[in-house]
This record gives sequence, C-alpha cells and structure tokens, in this order.
Amino acid sequence: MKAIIVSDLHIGSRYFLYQDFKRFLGNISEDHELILNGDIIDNPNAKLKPSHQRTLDLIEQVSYRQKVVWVQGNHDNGCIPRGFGRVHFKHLHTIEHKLLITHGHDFDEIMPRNQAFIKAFKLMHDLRVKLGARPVHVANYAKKWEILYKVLRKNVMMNAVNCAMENGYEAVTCGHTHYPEDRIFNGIRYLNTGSWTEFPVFYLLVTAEEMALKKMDDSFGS
Ligand SMILES: [Mn+2]
Repeated sequence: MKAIIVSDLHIGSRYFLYQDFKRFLGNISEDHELILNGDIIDNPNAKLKPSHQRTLDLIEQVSYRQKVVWVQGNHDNGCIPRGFGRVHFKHLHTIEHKLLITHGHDFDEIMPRNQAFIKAFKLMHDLRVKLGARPVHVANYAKKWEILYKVLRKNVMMNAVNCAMENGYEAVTCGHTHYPEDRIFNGIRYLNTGSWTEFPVFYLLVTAEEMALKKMDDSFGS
C-alpha cells in the first residue's frame, strides 16, 4: 500500500499556503492513499474565503478518484463538512502494523492544561503583528520560545512513541507541533509532518520499501 500523509493545513487561516497545497494535490499519483492527519480546517465555524473553499472542494474531488482519510485534530475535531465526497473521517488510522497515524493532540499534556497561558500568548502574538511584526502563524512565533517549545515537542513525541510501542507499531506519525522531524526514540521511529502554514512544507511518503519525510520541492516541480 502506498500513502501520502500531510498534517496541519489550517485551511481558513491567513497563513495556509493554499497555492502550494493545490500544486501538491495536483501531483499526487492515483495509486496513493491520501491521509490528512488533523488540523485540516483551522476553524470549522468560520466562513472560508473562495480560494480556501476551493482547496476543500479539490480534496473532495480527489476522494472520488482515490482513497482519502481525514484523521481529526484538535482544530477540526468533530467537523465533518456536509456531503464531503468519499472522505473517511477517523480518529486514528494505521498502515498494517508498520505505522500508527494520529494527529497528536491526545499526546499533548502541556497545551490543554495551560489554556490561560496560551490565551495570553496568542494575545501577545496578535499585538506584535498589529505593531508591525512580520505576520506568522502563532506556532511559528512559539518556536522563538525555545525551551517551552522543546518541552511541548518532546512530550508529544514520547507519548506517541510509548503508544506505538505498547500497540506493536514500528513507527508513529503526528502533526500538531508544526515542527517537522524524523527521529528514532526507544527503537520506535517518530515522524512529524510539520504544517502547511510556513515554509518549507513536508509530506510523509509510505511505500512497501520506505517511509520518508520529504520536502515538497524534492519531487514536485515548481
Ligand atoms: Mn495545528
């Protein structure tokens, strides 16, 4: 089975790189399963601008042609766009006993416990942008807070790895942290597919021979 996995598109967010994603979708071969690993929509209650709505429509079209799985994240949890093609909505997905696929918010013990802090953090970020700082997604801003960000990434990775190990998977892939990485921890491979709100963008390619985190322009011509 061949699959392509991406996460954290955040369709609807001003930072969603919709043109790049459109190009990416247009290049996926039909014999690959497309797996959208959470936070595909930024805010299910907000109306999408036409360019972002077109992205959703394209995903729907792809689902008539090949298998599309949408694994829910914390942003799009419970959000099922009405009459959305043949897309399969799931909480987690697996590829044989090779790979466990889940967004990763269930492994995050830091953010849900610190809502007040996160709210203050987001306000601070908004204010910076209003004062003229280069607008970036809030997760991108968080990366400047290195220690905090490292703790968050490590927490998600360790819990993901433990979960994979307990359930007999060789590898696990998540999104959520917006930080692409490919590591081995306690003998389990952990792959994070990053996000589509900042460059470079990544996708995970799974074939019978390999599992590889690829930068979009490695194989998709510009
Ligand atoms: Mn996200």
